[in-house]
Amino acid sequence: MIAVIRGDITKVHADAIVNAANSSLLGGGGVDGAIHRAGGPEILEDCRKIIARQGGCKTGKAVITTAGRLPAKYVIHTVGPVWNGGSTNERDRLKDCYHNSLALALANDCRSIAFPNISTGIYGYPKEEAAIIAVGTVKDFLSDHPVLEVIFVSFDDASEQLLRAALKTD
Ligand code: AR6
Repeated sequence: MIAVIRGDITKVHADAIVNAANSSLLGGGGVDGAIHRAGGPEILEDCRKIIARQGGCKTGKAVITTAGRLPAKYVIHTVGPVWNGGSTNERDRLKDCYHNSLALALANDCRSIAFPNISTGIYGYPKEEAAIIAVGTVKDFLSDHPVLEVIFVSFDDASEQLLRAALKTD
């Protein structure tokens, strides 16, 4: 099942919420800042353990931590591509973000996962193309794993409408 809602992802009661992180995993602005602020220091503690083990997270990959004080059980941190005009495999890396986050959720027995609009803020990915990729990748994954419930959480009206349109036409 796929749902589209408008709001703050830190308030969403899903088994996992996804963070649009950066490869340092040390936090930042946007949704990353909001998740660390609302979830508290336990999330960063877990991130530091991952950094010690594997040295951060590459673009398109995903890692999982506690959700600290958030209503979710886990935070899945994925690193979206920085938009460079489309010439540096941004499309494939954005697909990887969705696919790897979904696979990690499933591997951790999650039944519901909430996504923000990865890369469409500070990283500058065009919102319409990002919405089409998000919906297409999630639909493909759910056709093999229908047990998962996916919630797209948009912060702004434009992103919400683009996701709804992509869901209708895809
Ligand atoms: N809930 C849901 N969506 C949100 C929230 C929120 N609380 N806050 C922002 N958004 P961005 P990126 C939306 O910039 O483009 C960070 O510094 C926002 O409106 O958070 O992947 C990281 O550390 C936008 O639609 O992530 C990286 O350095 C979407 O979330 C870099 O930014 C993503 O915007 C990642 O940039």
